[in-house]
Amino acid sequence: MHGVGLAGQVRAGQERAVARAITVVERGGLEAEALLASLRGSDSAAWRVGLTGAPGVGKSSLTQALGLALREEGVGVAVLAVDPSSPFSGGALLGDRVRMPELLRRGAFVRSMATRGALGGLSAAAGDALDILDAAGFPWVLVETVGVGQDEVDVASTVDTVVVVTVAGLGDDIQAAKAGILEIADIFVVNKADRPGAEAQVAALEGMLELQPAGEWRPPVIRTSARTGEGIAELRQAVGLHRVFLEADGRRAARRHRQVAERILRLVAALASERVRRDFQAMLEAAVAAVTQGRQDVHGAARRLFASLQGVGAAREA
Ligand SMILES: Nc1nc2c(ncn2[C@@H]2O[C@H](COP(=O)(O)OP(=O)(O)OP(=O)(O)O)[C@@H](O)[C@H]2O)c(=O)[nH]1
Ligand SMILES: [Mg+2]
Repeated sequence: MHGVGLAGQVRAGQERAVARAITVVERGGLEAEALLASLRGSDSAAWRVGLTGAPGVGKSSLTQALGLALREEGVGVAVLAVDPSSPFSGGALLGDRVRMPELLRRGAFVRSMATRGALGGLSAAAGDALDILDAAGFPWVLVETVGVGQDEVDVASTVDTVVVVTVAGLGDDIQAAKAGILEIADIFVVNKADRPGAEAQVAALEGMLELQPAGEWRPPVIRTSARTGEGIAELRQAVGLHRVFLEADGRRAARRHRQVAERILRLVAALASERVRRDFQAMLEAAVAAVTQGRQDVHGAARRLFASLQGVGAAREA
């Protein structure tokens, strides 16, 4: 256990300590919990921008370009690349060095993570890593998440500004967007605009947005090319505008409030199922038997099991 010493070094912004701390939360367990406990209350100067989208659309290239634009302004930048597809963070770590070389040269902190082992899975670990980067005092944190699954939606929903990256001619992309990513987008990007079809993709996205109920914030659709640099300034500007929007009228505080509630609920759910697996296996087996033998459906079985857990809890407290 080096929780307290490490926490101090993280708060002092020492990058090696930050990297080590992220490794600790990737592993999860008591050491991670002790570290996070001693970092509590560091909240929260960082503005967190999430870039998400299907594999290969150019998230890393755009993250680097946006990061470089911010470095040009002289502000500190940390990048967290969250990769659910690669099971070993060791491999991902190696990838850091080649992933965003220019950004590294310009003094940004770049780190990737990939784990499912910790309580609450990848999105919980990513949330913890973001807390560490917050505590370390980075004013801007860019989070790249690969893919379009629930993990990505969960990770994306722990940031302040969600950028959904698409490319021309990827019909599947829009399908995937419908599966949940669309609702969480604050900014849409059509990347690889140096290739044909970008205009049609912009029009398709604009069309989809028109079908959405009009909200207070209308997500802009921005054409970019990480290759030529087209649209990067506009993306930087859009992120700034979204920040101004959220910072007004307590919207950011409300969003953070929802995010913290979500994180707590996910952890409670993880703790509850862990507990059932560990200590109430017989009850679980009985519930499974009830369903497979047709005496109960899964909903009824879950409610009954949950109710008896509450009974056990009450009996223990009494
Ligand atoms: N023509 C063109 N190619 C691009 C552009 N942006 C990225 N690429 C290329 O697209 C490929 C994938 O780019 P990445 O930035 O690695 O994409 P990604 O979305 O991070 O990929 P994963 O992390 O693997 O999902 C690379 O070969 C890039 O050079 C662009 O604007 N135009
Ligand atoms: Mg990438």
